[in-house]
Formats: sequence, C-alpha cells, structure tokens
Amino acid sequence: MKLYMFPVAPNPTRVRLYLAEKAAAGKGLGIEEVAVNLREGEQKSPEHQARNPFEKLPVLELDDGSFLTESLPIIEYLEELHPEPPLLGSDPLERARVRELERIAELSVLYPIARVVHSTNSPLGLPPSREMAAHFGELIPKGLKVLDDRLSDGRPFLAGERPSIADCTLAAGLQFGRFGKVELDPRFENVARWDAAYRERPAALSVLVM
Ligand SMILES: N[C@@H](CCC(=O)N[C@@H](CS)C(=O)NCC(=O)O)C(=O)O
Repeated sequence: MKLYMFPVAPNPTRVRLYLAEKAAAGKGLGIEEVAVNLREGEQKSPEHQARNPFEKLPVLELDDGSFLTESLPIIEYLEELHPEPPLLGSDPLERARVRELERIAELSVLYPIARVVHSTNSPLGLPPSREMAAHFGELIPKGLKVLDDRLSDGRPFLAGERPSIADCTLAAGLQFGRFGKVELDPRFENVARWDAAYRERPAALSVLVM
C-alpha cells in the first residue's frame, strides 16, 4: 500500500501520525509515503485526479491498485486490519468516545484553523477573506474549550490513558495553525500541556516538522 500525502497539510498529517503511532509501538504497517506537492498544484495533475477526482490528500493506494480517499475511512480500514495497539478504542463506549473527540478535534479545531489559514495566507493561493477569517477565528476557541475541559482531569491523552486518533487529528490541526501563524490561545492551559507532551512523542517527532 502507498499513502499519498504532503507534509504539514493537516489531513494527510493525521493519517501519518496514526501510522507513526503504530510504528512507535513496534507495529509498523510498512506503508510507503509518496508526496504530492500541493504547493505546486500536483493534486490537479491527471495522475492524481485518477487517484482522487476531488484533487485532495490523503489517498491510500491499495495493493490491487484501487484508491481509498478520506482520512477517517483510511484510518478505520487500517485499524480493522491492524487493531494493535488500539488507536480507536477497544470497547464500544471507548470507541464512541474516541470518535466523538476526533470529530470535535476535526470539525471544531482543525477545520476552522485550516479555514483561517486559507483565508489569511493560503499556501494553496486561495484568495484572502477577512470575513471568513473572522467567522472561523471565532469558532476555534469554542472547540478548544471543549477539549480543554476534557483534559482538565490531568489525563495524558484526549481519550484518557492511551493515545488515539483524536490526538492525531488535534496535533495535525495545531501544527497547521503554527504553520499559518494561528497560535494556540494560552488560556487553554490543558490543551497547551497536552500539546507540549504530545509533540515530544516519538510518533510526533517523526512526522511533525513545526
Ligand atoms: N475530507 C477530506 C479532506 C481532504 C483535504 O481537504 N485535503 C487537503 C489537504 S489538508 C487537500 O488535499 N487540499 C488540496 C486542495 O484543496 O487543492 C479528508 O478528511 O481526507
């Protein structure tokens, strides 16, 4: 299998962090990573359109030559093939909690951060929009507050004692914020503590570049 990705882009990064967590636990999946340079528009090439007509990353190429798009289905597929160590919970409630936190991390933190970055200084060259930056900028603290409250009991990871895909998504979103100068609001002390600790993990050190 091959994972088409681009460093720092948050959606491929969350899948790469997932893979790196498995590898750091001695359960590497041996998936080759192939860069598609988004800054040079390689996602719009006929070659990549054949992988994903939406011209997005990540894409997983399966051994039969077919393609799987969308970060979460990619992760869920790999997790079903390689359930150890569990990064999506190991019982129904834990799985639901992990998915809940992951959805919050994506939809209420990663996504609004990405919209602010793309409406202020888009690495893809999207047009600036003050209105969009203001709108999405107001959403970020709401998402961070919910995650900060969850972390307020001192747990090391979003879902408790073990890393999960929720951590991968939050770390990918915050890295893209640092890239685009959307700094983490220091009011969210628990998220800041989590962020500092997560970035020291071998998985994060092998994937995050800022
Ligand atoms: N819903 C998709 C979103 C994928 C996505 O937006 N990827 C971005 C990188 S983070 C991309 O490839 N953008 C290229 C473009 O819009 O031209 C997923 O979860 O994988």
